[in-house]
Amino acid sequence: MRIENRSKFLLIWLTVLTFGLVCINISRSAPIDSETVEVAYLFNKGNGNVAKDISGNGRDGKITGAKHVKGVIGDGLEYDGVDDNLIVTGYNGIGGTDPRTTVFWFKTTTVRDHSWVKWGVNSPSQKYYIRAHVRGDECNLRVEVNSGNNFGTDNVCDGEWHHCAVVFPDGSDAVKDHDLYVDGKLQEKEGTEFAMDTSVDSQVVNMGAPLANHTFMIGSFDEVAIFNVDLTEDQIKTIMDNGLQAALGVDPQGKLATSWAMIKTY
Ligand SMILES: [Ca+2]
Ligand SMILES: [Ca+2]
Repeated sequence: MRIENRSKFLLIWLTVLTFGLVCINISRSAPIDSETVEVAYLFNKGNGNVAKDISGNGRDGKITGAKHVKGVIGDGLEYDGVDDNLIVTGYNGIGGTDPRTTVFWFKTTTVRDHSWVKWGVNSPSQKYYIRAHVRGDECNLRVEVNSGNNFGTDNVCDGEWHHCAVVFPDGSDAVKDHDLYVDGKLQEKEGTEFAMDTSVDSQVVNMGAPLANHTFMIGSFDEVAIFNVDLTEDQIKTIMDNGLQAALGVDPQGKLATSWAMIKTY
């Protein structure tokens, strides 16, 4: 009788403990408002030349050349650095001085000014270009407008996956107001200050193709998203640690189990 009671007691405790752990995980799994995401690609289900947008905004991307390979979570894209690109058809990005955040994972062994994400026209203040800043045999995360720029110090071209986040905070008006994060670490700001006034009139968002005198992205790319808000350091770390799908609470299959299966595999 005593043994039976102990067993029941243990079972109740295990149930409570398990429920508690599940609740903690759920509360951590969707800390970002999915309404703030403009476009997000996981690249997990290779579907020809279409990048499926999970934002709910229907902004599927057109992949030119880039191949589906193993990414940081599931599949990612591999760019050849010659002419591979992804065009976010019909979407011109975020304009003026509106807040924004762009996140992605990247891996390469090539040091060059990888063109990651760009929009806006190539005129002072009006372009918006996230690319690498080459520093000797290393390269850093960089954002620039025509006439100004802002770049960090951590090397992202060392053959390892790196999580990059470019945040333009609400109420800001110049390029050095951006906060740059590499692997969740806020970067020191270098570069030349210049006013922001991003154009959304004519240039569709590109991921891979260069602007003017620069070079195509070469390497692996995964989990890219653009938000219309300035995500916090904690939110960026949540995306980095849990993936976009879990961070946004997006569940295309309608099964919670899908989120648990999408754990980082590197
Ligand atoms: Ca992926
Ligand atoms: Ca190609």
